[in-house]
Amino acid sequence: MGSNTKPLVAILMGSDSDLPTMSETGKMLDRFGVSYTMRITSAHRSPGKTHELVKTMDEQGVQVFVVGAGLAAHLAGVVASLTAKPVIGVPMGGGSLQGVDALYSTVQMPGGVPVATMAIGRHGAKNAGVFAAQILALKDDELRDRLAAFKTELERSVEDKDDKLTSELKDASEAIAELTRGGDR
Ligand code: C2R
Repeated sequence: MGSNTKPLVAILMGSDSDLPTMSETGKMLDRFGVSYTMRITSAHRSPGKTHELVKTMDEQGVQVFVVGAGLAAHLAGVVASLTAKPVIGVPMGGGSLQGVDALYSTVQMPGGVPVATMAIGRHGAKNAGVFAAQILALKDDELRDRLAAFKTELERSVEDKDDKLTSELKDASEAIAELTRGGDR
């Protein structure tokens, strides 16, 4: 999705070890037909490249930055310091503190430099994709319709699960009743 079309979303991550999680953001954006690009850069390990990359992407028309990082996760905050576009942070799970370190590093931004922080790990990465699409949908009616259809799909999937459970419980209780009747005979 990233290469042919001008990317509206930039997915940045601190290391290739974040890729399995951050690819969930990409899958979600694919689903909504939103163009994106993905890059690895680190505020800690490659500060110059991070600065240049964010400035260039900003100038080239990226509208939303989604940033995943783990441990002492400063990348999203640094990206937010370099652009006036919205920055969505995804704290990676794992590490000695199971992602709580990354969560706090990402969410506890000082006033004036917000990072919209998602849940730790895969759920956060998925939600970052949805949230980025929601921001872009403010000016894109077709995208808003796709998001509305996604909501309906979510609702339907819960109903399907509930129907399945209800029918399994009904079958089980009928089987028990049948066995009990057998015992009475
Ligand atoms: P390695 O797997 O490369 O050792 O990286 C990465 O996001 C990754 O989750 C371990 C973790 O370090 C994180 N990292 C940051 C930053 N750069 C890399 N938090 C940063 O600039 O904030």
